[in-house]
Amino acid sequence: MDYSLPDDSLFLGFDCSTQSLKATILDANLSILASEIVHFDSELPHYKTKDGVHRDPSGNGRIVSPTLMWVEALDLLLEKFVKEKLDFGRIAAVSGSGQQHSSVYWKKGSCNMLASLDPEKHLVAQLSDAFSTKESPIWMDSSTTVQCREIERAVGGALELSQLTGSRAHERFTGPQIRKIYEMQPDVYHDTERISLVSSFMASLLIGGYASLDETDGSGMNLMDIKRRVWSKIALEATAPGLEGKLGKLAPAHDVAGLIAPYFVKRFHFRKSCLVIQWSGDNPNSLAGLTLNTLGDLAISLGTSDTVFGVAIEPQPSLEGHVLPNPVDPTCYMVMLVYKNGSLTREDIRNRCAEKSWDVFNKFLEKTPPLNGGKLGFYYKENEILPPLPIGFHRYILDNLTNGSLDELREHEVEEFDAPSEVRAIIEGQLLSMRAHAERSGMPTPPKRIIVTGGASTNKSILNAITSIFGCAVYTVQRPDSASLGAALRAAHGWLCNREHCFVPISCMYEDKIEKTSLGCKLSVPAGDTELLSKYTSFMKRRMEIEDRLVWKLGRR
Ligand code: ADP
Ligand code: XUL
Repeated sequence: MDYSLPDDSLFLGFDCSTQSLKATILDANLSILASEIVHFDSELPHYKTKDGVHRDPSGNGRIVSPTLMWVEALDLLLEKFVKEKLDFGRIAAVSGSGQQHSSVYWKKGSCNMLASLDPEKHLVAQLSDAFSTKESPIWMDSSTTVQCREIERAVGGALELSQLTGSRAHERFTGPQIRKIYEMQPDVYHDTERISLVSSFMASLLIGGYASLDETDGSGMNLMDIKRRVWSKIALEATAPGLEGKLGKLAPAHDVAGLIAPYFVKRFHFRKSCLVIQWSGDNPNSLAGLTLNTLGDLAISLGTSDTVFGVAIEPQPSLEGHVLPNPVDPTCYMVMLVYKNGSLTREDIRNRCAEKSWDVFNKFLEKTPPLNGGKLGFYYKENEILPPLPIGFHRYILDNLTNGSLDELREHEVEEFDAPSEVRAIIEGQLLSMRAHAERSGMPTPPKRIIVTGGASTNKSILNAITSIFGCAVYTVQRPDSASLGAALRAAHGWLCNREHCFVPISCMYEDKIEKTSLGCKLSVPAGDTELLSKYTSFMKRRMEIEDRLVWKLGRR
C-alpha cells in the first residue's frame, strides 16, 4: 500500500499547554517546516497570569486559567504564521494537544455563536460572553478532595473506580471538578450546555461547533469506562445529574472532528477541505510524537508537570498512576505517572540557590557526588499528586553513608542543605521517585531505553542523572516540544485514515524512513555504571520508606 502524503501538503499541530500555546508544522515528508509559540504571561499580560494560571491566594488549592486567554492565543499564534508568510492553503489537516483534565463551560446558546463567527473580528471579541464561567479549572487544581471521596464512595471504592475508569479519583480530574461546580456554583452548572476539555474546546473553535471528546483525553475525567470507551453510567450518576447531555459524544483520536470553520478559511485562507482531526491530551500527543510503540521503552516528559509513560497491552489499573487508551493504536493502552512539582519547582530551587541560572544549576549538579553524601530532599511547592503530600519541603541526611551499608543507615531531618546539595537533592529526589513509582506500578524496570522530552530535556546534566538512576540509555528528540509535533503527526494520521476510510497503523507513515523525518530520537547518554545503579537502588528504597512515613503522617488521603 502507498501511505505517502500528497507532496505539497502540510500538517499543523498545536499544543495548548499550561504556560503557552505552541504549534509545529510538518511537511509531507514529516519534516518540521515551521514552529511558533505564544507565551501566556509575557504576550497576553492583560490576563495577569503567573505561569499561565491564577492561584487562589487563600491557599485552598484552587487553580484556574482564564478561558478567553486560550481563545486569544489561537488568533495571535495564527497571526504569527501570517507574518511568516505561511501558505495556509497547503494545510491538509490540523490537530492539537491540550493540557489534560482542564475544562471549559459553554453557556446555553453558545453553539450558535460558534457557528456564526465573523472573520472580520477577533475570536475573543465574539466569544467573551460564551462561557458560564470564565475561569477554567486546570490540572494543577487540588481543591476537590471532598468530591473525590464522594465519587469513590458512590462507585464502591477507589480501586473500583480505577478499574472502571483507569484511575482512582484525583483532584485535578474533570469529574470531581464538575461535581464541585455542580455543588458550589449550581447556577453555572445549570447554565452550561456543553463541557469541553481544553483539547475538545480548541477543536470546537476550529470547526465552529462542539467537537466530541477524544477517548484518550476522556479517560482523564473519572467518567469513561476504560475498556468499552463509553461514558460509564455509574460514574456519571456519582458526579452530577444530567451530565451525559453536557458532555456529548466520545470519538477515537484519529477521527475527523469536522472541516475547518469558514472563519479560518476567510481570515487566514485555509482551504475549505482542511480537516480538523480530534485533539487529544498533551501526554498522549507526546507518546505519538516520540513514536513510542515498543513495550519496555519509557518516556519521561519534563514540562510544567513531570510525567512518566509507556505503552501496555493489558494494564491493571491500580491506586497509583493512570491507564489511558493509546491515542494512535486502538488495540492497546498507555500507562502514566504524573507529578505536579516539575519544572516550576526546579525553577524555584534554581532561583533560590543557583543565581537564577541553569548554567550555575548544572555546575552544582556536576560538582556534587552521586547519592549527594546521603542527602535526600522532598520538594513540594504545589500539593503533590504522587505521593499525595501537601505543600512543604523535607530534607534528610542518611547517617554514616561512607561507613555503613545503605540498607542499614538511619537518617535525621535537617532544615536546609548547602546550595549545591539542594540542587542535587531536588534532581535525585524527583528521579528516584519516578523510578520507584514506575516500579510499583509495574512499568518495565530497568526500561530498555528512556526517551526524554519537555522543556527541561535540553538539559544534559539532568539527562546524565536520569541514566545513572534508571540504569539505561537516554534518548532525546529533535525538539523538546513533542506534544505539538505529535499533534501534527496525528493530523497527518487522521487525514490518512480518512482517505483510506479505515484505521491505518500510524507507523506505516514513517517506518521505513524515520531517519529522513523529524521524528526519530537520538542517543543522548549511553547506559551508565552498574555499581552506581545498585547503590541508587538502595538509596531509592530508603527514600521510599521516608516517603511512606511522610504520607502516613501528612498525606492528603
Ligand atoms: P509546558 O508544555 O508544560 O508548558 P514545557 O515543556 O514548554 O512546559 O517546559 C517549560 C519548562 O522548561 C520551563 O518552566 C523551564 O523551567 C524548563 N526549562 C527550559 N530550559 C531548561 C533547562 N535548560 N534546564 C531545565 N529546565 C528548563
Ligand atoms: C496529566 C497531567 C499533566 C497535564 C499537564 O495527568 O495532569 O501532565 O496534562 O499539561
